[in-house]
Amino acid sequence: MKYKLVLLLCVCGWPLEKTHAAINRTFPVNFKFGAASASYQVEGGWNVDGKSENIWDHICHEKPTYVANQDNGDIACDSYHKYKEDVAMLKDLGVDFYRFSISWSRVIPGGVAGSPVNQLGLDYYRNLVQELVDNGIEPMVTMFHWDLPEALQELGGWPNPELEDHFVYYARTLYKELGDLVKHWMTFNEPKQTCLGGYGDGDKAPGYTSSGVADYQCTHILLKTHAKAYHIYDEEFRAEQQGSVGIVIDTAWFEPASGSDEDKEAAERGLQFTFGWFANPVINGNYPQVMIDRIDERSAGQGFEISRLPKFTDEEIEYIKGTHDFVALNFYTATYAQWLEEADINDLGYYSDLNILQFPDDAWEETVTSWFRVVPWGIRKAVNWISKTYDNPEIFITENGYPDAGGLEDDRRINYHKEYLSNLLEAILDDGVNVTRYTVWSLMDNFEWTSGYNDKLGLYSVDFEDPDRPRTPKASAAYYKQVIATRCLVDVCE
Ligand code: PNW
Repeated sequence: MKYKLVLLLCVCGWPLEKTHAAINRTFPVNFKFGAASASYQVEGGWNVDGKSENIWDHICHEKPTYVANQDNGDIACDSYHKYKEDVAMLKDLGVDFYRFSISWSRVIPGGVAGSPVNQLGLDYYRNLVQELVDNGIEPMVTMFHWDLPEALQELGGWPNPELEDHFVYYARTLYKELGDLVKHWMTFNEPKQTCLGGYGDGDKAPGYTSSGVADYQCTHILLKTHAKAYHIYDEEFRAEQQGSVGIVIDTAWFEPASGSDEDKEAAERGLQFTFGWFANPVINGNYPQVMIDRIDERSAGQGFEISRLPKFTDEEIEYIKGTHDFVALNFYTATYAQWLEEADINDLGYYSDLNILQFPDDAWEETVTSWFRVVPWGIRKAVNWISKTYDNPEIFITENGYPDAGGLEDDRRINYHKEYLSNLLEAILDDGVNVTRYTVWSLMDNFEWTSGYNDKLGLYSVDFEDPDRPRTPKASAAYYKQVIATRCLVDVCE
C-alpha cells in the first residue's frame, strides 16, 4: 500500500525529495561498502619514530586558539598505536574496504624530493596495510589529507611550483613500497579545502587569507601535481601493480532557489566553481569555461595584466586530461543558489568571482555544524549531475557522514545514512548512475579540524579523556553492519 502511494505521488509530480521508492531494494552484488579516516585526525604519535611536524601540528602548537577548546591531534585516537584495534572494528562492521590517509611527514620527514625515507614511518603503514589485507579488507589510500610537512610550508606551501617535485617523490615512494598491496590510490583529498581553506579563507592550516589569488595558484600546482603522480603510476607501476588512481573532490548540491533561469544558472555556476574546478581539468583538461571567463574578466576589470586564474598550456591540458580511473565524491549537504547582481569590481576573492547567494531551507534538518543540513535527495541529484556532465564515469562516494555532539544512541545518524543510501540506491537502480562504492565518514570520532573534538562523526565513539582512548560501537555501527550484511536498508528487502 505504502509503495503504491509513493508511486502515485511520483506520477503526480511529487518532488523527488519526498520519495523512498528504493528503501526496500538491495544494493547490486558488486557494490562495496567502507569506512574512512585521515592521518592527522586519528593517528596521534605526532613526534614519535622520526615523524616531523606538519602544518596541523604546527598551527595547533603555535596558535592554539585556532582550534575549539585549544584541542590538537597530538594523541587523537592514538591509531598509531592502536591500528590493530581499528582493523578489528572494521572487520566486525564487515566493510569491504578502509579508506585512510598517509602522513607525508611521517614517511618523508624532510619533505623535499630526495630526502631520506623514514623506515619506521613506512613500517607503520606497511603493518596497517598488511593487517587489513590479512583480514580481507581492501586498503584505499589517500596520499594527502591536508597534513603538509611544515618543512614544505616554510618554502611557501602549495602555491610554490616546487611542491610538484616533492610530492611526486613522495607518491613514487608510496607506490614502490605499498603498491603490491594497495590497489586504490587517491592523490589529494578535497583540493578545494586545501587551497580555498588553507590559502583563501584561512579556516584550514596554514590559515592564509589571500582569496582570489593564492587559492588559484595553489589549485593550479596541485592539479599539475596530481596529473604527474597519475602518469608516474601509468609509466612505472600500473603494468605490474594493476591498481587505479584518482582524486577526491567535495561538493555540496546546489539547488536553484527558484525556477528562474537566473537561479538555475547560479546553481550550475556553484557546481562548476566547486566540483568542476577540479573535475573538469582532470576529466576534460582545463578549468570550466565559466570560471575562465568570469575570473579573466574580473581580473582585467581590477587592473591585473594577466588573469588571477593561471592558464594551462596546450601541452598541460593534454597531460592533465584523463588522469582519473574513477571519480571520487565526498558529499554531505546541499544549499540553495540564487542569482546575484554582479559583485563590486573591487571585491577580490573566490566568492565574488563565483557571485551567487547561498542559503539553506529552514525546513532542512539542522546539525551541530552550521554549514551542514540534512538533505538526502541532494546526493541523488549530485551523482546524476556528475554522471550527465562527465559522460557516466564510475563514481565512488568516498565520504558521507553526520555530525552530532556525541552519544551512543545515535538515531539521527542512522536516519541520515538510511536516507542518503536510499537516494543513492535510486540513483543506481532507477537513474542508471554508475556508483560502485560508499564510504562512511568516519570509522570513529576524531579530531574534526577547527571544531576540535566537539563534533563527532564516528560509527564508534572514542573516550578522549581516557589515556587508552577506548572505542565503543554506537547504534549506527550496528545499523551499518546490518546494511552491509544484508545489502538492504530496512529489516527486510524484496
Ligand atoms: C571533509 N563542505 O571535509 C573532510 O574530508 C574530513 O576530513 C572531515 O572530517 C569531514 O569533511 C567532516 O567535516 C569537508 O563544505 C569540509 O561541503 C567541508 C565540506 C565538505 C567536506
